[in-house]
Amino acid sequence: MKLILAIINRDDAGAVTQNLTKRGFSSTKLSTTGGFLLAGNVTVLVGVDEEKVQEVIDVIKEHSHSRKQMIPASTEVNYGYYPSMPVEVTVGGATIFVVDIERFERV
Ligand code: 2BA
Repeated sequence: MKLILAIINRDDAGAVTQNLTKRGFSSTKLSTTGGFLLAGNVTVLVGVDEEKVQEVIDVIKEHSHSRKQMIPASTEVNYGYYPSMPVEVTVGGATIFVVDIERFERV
């Protein structure tokens, strides 16, 4: 069994989890915050058998869109360095980690 952790934009989270549910996958949404932009995002957890991992990633890919976001000038981007003007970065689609699960039980 694998655990998929997908960090996605808040605006895409509903579409991602609804479409996972439609395909029969259970998921859990956690409210999270990116360490760089300090903006809210959503981490979706999905536990699946190994052969279903690609299907889940395809659903996440289909419903997560990349966006341009501005880094405010007040953001420290390097040790003690603040940009003098806002800087644009491209965020997402999704950042996905797939990890092995040693044991899974519902009790
Ligand atoms: P944040 O950490 O807020 O990063 C938002 C976006 O800022 C990133 O988009 C990237 O375009 C840029 N960025 C992040 N760190 C940077 C740096 N040190 N220098 C320059 N630009 C930087 P994404 O790469 O799409 O990441 C979106 C969110 O996914 C991140 O939000 C973070 O919450 C998560 N994430 C990305 N990579 C991760 C990793 N290796 N481990 C844990 N979380 C990660």
